Amino acid sequence: MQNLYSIRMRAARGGAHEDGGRHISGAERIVPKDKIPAVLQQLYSRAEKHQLGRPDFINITVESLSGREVNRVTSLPVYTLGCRDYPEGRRLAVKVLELKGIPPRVIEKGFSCLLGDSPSGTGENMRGAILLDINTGRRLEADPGRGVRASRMDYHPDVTPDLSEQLDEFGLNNDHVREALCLATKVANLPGIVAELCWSDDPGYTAGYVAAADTGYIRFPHLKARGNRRGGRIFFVDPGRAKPKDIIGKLEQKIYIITALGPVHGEITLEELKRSIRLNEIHQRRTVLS
Ligand code: WAQ
Ligand code: MG
Repeated sequence: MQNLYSIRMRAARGGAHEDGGRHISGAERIVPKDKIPAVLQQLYSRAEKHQLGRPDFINITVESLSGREVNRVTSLPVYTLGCRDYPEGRRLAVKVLELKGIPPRVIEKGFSCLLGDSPSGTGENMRGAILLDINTGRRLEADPGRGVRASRMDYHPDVTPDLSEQLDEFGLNNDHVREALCLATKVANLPGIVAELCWSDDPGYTAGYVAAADTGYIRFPHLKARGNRRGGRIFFVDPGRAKPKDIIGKLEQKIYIITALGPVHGEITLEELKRSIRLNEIHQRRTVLS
């Protein structure tokens, strides 16, 4: 692969993030040199026309990844669990997190972090994710206002047409799904990560997901009420499997490129999901044995 560059954008209103500005949007790409000007344009327009308002601070960073290790991965399989409204979506999300062995009181803590007054302590959305210890239910981020940002991941350009086609079939070919699947794939691949819970801060976008390595990317069409501006992410971690400091270092720095796609499924029920996970496990055990 030719020399790659990480391009990262973050936008805020009321000043820079570090000066207390309100986070509006963030996005990032990994591209070869000749794509940099076009991507700078795209990320700038993204920042300018966000639903959450016009930023007065935009930071775009371009960084060479020369000499750095690039990890190639397959995107998580995508499932949608049908639900009528967000209370039902949340009940289902709790069940999927329980399948991962996360204690109910820690799952409850995760939801209350996202739903409480403010996970950042400032009344605003966080720019990054909350890191929650599944054994103690404690938050592990050094800066709770900012949280931890997963960074340095993208799709290889060879797979994006196919991804769009697969997602289109289910009406899912939008920035939210494409970018969340990319982030969730990187996060789920890191040692020490047990699962992720997320929903968007965009008032018009009610869907969210739970993702984990052997479970996949499980979407719920409703995890919050329409019009609600609060969103966030929880990374549930097991410090018994990896040191939090190492998990954070990898979330921020380890480079992941999606070079193959997992399947995109239509709407299924929780029972069907459980069956499909069991089949995956049997298949994986067979693959390990053979
Ligand atoms: N690393 C960690 N946390 C992040 C990152 C990141 N790179 N980007 C965003 N967050 C946190 C932050 O607290 C945001 O407020 C919150 O997540 C939501 O971010 O399948 O659009 O970019 O239909 O608004 C999920 C459902 C969409 C997609 C998620 O998130 C689907 C979404 P947003
Ligand atoms: Mg958003």
